[in-house]
Amino acid sequence: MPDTYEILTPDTVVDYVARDPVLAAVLPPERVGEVREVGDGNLNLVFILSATDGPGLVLKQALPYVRLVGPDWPMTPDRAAKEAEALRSHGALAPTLVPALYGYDTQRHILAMEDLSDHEVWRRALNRGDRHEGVATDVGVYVAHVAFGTSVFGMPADAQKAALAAAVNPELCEITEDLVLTEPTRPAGRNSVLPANEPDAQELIDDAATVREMGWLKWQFMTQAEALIHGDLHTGSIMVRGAANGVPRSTKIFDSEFAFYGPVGFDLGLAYANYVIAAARAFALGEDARARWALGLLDETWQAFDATFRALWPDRVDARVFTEATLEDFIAKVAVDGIGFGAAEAMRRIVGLAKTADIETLPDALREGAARGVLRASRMMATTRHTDPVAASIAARAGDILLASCTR
Ligand code: SR1
Ligand code: MG
Repeated sequence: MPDTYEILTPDTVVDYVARDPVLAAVLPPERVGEVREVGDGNLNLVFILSATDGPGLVLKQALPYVRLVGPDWPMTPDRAAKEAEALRSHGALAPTLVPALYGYDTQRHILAMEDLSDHEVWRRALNRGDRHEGVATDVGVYVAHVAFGTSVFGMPADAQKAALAAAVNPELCEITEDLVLTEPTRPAGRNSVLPANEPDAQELIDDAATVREMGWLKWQFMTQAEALIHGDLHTGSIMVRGAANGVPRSTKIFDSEFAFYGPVGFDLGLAYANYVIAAARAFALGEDARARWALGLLDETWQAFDATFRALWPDRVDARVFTEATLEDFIAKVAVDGIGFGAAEAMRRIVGLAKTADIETLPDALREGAARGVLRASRMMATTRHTDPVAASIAARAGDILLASCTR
């Protein structure tokens, strides 16, 4: 990794685009309107260059450290190359659901992508109380295409092995192994909760059955190279646009820098967890109907995954032993895994370093019950998924737990 490289600023991005013939063709410098740095994630710089007419351009640059913490936490900027590869691979499999990639600058770790200014981050829309219909279906469709198309089911064995080797992403996986799959139940100094939730966090640590499940999930994450998964598919990694004025609704899944060959259930689980968290917020605010709607997204995503994966199955590359029984076994495995990884993601978003605006922006008096509900629901998810791996059923039980915890 080079020690230094040019870091873009709002003052230098237009010149950067002008110097690159491919990018200058997408957005000629004379058409650049406003330039804004909008990165609100935990890792990167993101610039939106709007155009004086029509769509603009997005530049995303990986910093050599974790933005959330600063230079004290160095992080390979080569993660941007993993994201570029995932965007190419996933974009080929689900073109309407992934932003277009215009180019990748290997020296400066900059991705140039489609301007999605007419979309917004789904988490923000959820937090405002908006209900975008169909997005959860799109998530399931995307996960299924990626699960099939990048796996040994959808690729020749030699090409799949080459893709797997190229996607090894140890630094970003280590973040997940620590923050998602270790620290919630075996705390590090980075954890924090409201004083009122300290007993809830301790109950989690003392819950041997949940700790056992976390050990198994971490092992699965580290060893089960099923497909080139997104790796960070929470509601902040999804952009949405509602239908209006003849423009159709749209979903775009982005921010795939955590992509690697891992278990398919991880992507479903991250979506599930963030639906549960959205429901916790809604219950805390007394919006029970909206909370139930958010919980319904688990089944919506699962059904879309299930139907899409089954529809792709006839195209598998090797039907000699990958039979209908293999299909049933694989889908059954993903169902159980998804709920388990959802449990891990939900609990880490309450006690761990990287929390969610859904819960954090609630007043403390409401946040306490919402956080308690998510922790209790996630323990239920982790420990009952083997006997009840049905997304709709888990969602209903999570709803009862959240409602009871949020009711003061
Ligand atoms: C230090 S990075 C923290 C989190 O932000 C990313 O979006 C991932 O979710 C990661 O776990
Ligand atoms: Mg991200």
